[in-house]
Amino acid sequence: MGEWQRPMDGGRLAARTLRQLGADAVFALCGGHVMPLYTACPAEGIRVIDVRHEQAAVYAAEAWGRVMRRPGVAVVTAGPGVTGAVTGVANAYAAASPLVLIGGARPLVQDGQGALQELPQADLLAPITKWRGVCREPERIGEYLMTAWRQAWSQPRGPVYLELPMDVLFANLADDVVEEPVRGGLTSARAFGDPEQTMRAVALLNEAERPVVIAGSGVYWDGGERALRVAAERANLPVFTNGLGRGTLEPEHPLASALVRRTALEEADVALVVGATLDFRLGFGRPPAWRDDTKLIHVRPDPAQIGPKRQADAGITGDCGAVLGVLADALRSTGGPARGRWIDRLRAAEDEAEAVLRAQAAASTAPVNHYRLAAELAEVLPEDAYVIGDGGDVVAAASRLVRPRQAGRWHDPGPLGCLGVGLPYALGVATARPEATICVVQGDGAFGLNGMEFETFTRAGWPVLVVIGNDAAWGEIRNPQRAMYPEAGDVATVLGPSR
Ligand SMILES: Cc1ncc(C[n+]2csc(CCOP(=O)(O)OP(=O)(O)O)c2C)c(N)n1
Ligand SMILES: [Mg+2]
Repeated sequence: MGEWQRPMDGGRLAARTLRQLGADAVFALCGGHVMPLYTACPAEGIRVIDVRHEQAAVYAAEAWGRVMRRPGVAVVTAGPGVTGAVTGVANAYAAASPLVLIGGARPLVQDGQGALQELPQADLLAPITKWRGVCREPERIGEYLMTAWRQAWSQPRGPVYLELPMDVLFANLADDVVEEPVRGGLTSARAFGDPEQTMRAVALLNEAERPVVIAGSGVYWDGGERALRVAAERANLPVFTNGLGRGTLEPEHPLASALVRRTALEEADVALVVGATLDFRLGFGRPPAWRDDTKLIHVRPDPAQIGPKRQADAGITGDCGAVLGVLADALRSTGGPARGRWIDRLRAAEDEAEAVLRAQAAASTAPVNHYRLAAELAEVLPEDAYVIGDGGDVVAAASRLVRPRQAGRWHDPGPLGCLGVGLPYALGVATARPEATICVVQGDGAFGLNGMEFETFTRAGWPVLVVIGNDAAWGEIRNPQRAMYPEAGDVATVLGPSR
């Protein structure tokens, strides 16, 4: 076969721009509306990972972005392609993951005439994207993609939607338009926070007798892991992590706590919450989870996210890595004898909770209980494995016993709690890190949502390890249902037993 004469069209310009922006892979499900784009990708050095549902394309793109620390890209066709992507976009929005969704659309010239797969797509995505755009001129595709990418990556991060209508993607372009590199670029400038607020935070932490640090995904996204470690070690601050922040300190680090966050928050006099929101995971920052008089230091990229549910005593708008670096330099070391007692107290509580967990994991019931499964899995997984939690009870158990040793190694959907992320997330991680061990810990219910992506793995010839907690049920719902409605039977919560 001779050299394919690649057309100079909108699709080619889009692919070339994506490569320049830093996407060496996109996740897609084909369709006529977007054919010029994904067809052009391989020749521009972009792998096209084609999946079996648009939801999976978006989850996979999100996971690729998490691993690469840049926006992931999904390409879906018009109409049902975009609607199929909606749950994935919603999940990325709730998790504040940077993501560029590119949607095809009917040709602009057919607007409003009843074209195939026509829908008000940008409107549909409005509440769950931080930016939306429709490119109407083929020559400006590069500029629009650059804007989309910048919007997804800039703080606060999140998903964006760019629509490339069919006639824009199929339009012929002059060679020099396609070949011109994108102008502009991303800045590496970081926000260091208001010095006055920062000095207030330093004073609060220096005086604290019972401080606690809660570090969330923002610390990982901002590359703040090292600064967090230095700050914590310097000032003797106990650290709890959630989301992508899990693993920032290795589990056996003397300042790393995992199981007794509730105790810590109930008793802390100063809490530094960095890269995390005061959502349900942190008791909304209110009693009874928090004392009324606990001082809050909140570090977020956007002032609107500071103090909505609890007045912050120091609110720092900035990049987690930059702000933690300043705190690490400014904090007084050790923190005095009271702090030593506090750390001992937390350690003792942690050991007690750990003993209860271990006893559950040691129970030799048949079938194997979720805790034993999780403990044995933690034993055999390599230290640098990527672990993806997708399910109910089985994941709750795994998240307590499978403890990552680096940030960004534990992946769950985040606050939207979407079941079905398992295989698609694994696909995204495998695309970014082909050499990595990836383990999906999954419920038998969750497996069903995107289980078809096994075919994608098989077709790609990639290995994937999936461990299923097989309780023949939507266990996390069935179990409370039984307690709340003891006479009702298991309505809609039982699955067929399978082996
Ligand atoms: C997409 C989606 N649908 C429904 C739910 C509600 N939900 C939360 S946990 C759960 C049960 C999960 O069952 P399974 O995956 O088998 O895990 P198990 O609890 O049995 O270990 C359900 C249905 C959800 N979180 N996400
Ligand atoms: Mg189950």
